[in-house]
Amino acid sequence: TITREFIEGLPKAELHLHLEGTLEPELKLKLAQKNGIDIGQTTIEDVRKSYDYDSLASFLAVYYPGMNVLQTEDDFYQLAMEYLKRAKQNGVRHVEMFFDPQAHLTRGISFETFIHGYHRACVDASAFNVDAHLIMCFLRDMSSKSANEVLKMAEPYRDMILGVGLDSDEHHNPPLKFARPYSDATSQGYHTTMHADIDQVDSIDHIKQALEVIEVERLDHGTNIVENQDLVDWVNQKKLGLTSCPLSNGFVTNDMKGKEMIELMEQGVKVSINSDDPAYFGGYIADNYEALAKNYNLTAEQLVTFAKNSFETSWISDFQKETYL
Ligand code: ES4
Ligand code: ZN
Repeated sequence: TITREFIEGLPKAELHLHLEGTLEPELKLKLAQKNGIDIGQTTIEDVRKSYDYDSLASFLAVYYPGMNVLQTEDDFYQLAMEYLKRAKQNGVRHVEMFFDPQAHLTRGISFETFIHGYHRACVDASAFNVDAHLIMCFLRDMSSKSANEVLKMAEPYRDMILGVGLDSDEHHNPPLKFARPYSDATSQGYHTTMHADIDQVDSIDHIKQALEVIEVERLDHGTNIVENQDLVDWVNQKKLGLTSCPLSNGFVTNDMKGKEMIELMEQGVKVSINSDDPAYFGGYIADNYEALAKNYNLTAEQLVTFAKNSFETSWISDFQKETYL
């Protein structure tokens, strides 16, 4: 039987983690009080109770307003540092963390403020042997032009950012809408990934656009390619990673999607286990491994494969990968 010690001891890479989704009720309240911001709650218990949703839309409606408490470079540093320490306890050796520039720029926070805070945390995490990197996400419910403006603003910080991603509300916001910023980002040497959600009416179409036109290097979620053998073959041929998030899936769709993950793994697809928004969906990466293992009776060997997949589909150099595998 699989123990917590086994899961925590398994070296893991985390590839699908939103930094803004690591805002625990304790830190949210502390920063709200420090910065004099009214979040509508005054006790940790009440903040915890506000973390209540049953769909992506109801989640995002709690998620974005909550970011208001992040004001100074130190606030962003603290948020990232608290996550990185938890990741260390969970056995994470390497992490590629999403952040949402537009969610901060639109409320008057400068690019410099959050990038410096987040980057400083990445640098300091090396002191406890966590190799931390940043992926900048465009908000897909904003315009393609806005995404290009973000790309422009990021130019002075190019070496602090490993890749670009796409998140937020996917409905009516297909990958092709972002062809231009993705092509520009690729020219600038960024790695590329994007969310291709499991809960979309058009999801197979969206996944086709992401793979065949945008040519992303990874897919975030995307486990419903299992319905389409051509897509499974494509992902296998190109050795693309799929970053799956069991507890988040459970919240958004009432299904951890373990069946799909196992089926894909058995067909050779490099699926990994990740935490998405751990402060909001009930657990960090080890909790995600544990929940999946319990609910689907996974073997140690299957868990090792998921963990290996996470390093193999990470964007660290091949040389560095060998030290983990
Ligand atoms: C997200 Cl669960 C989810 N879906 C889409 N965008 C997101 N950003 C943070 N969490
Ligand atoms: Zn996500």
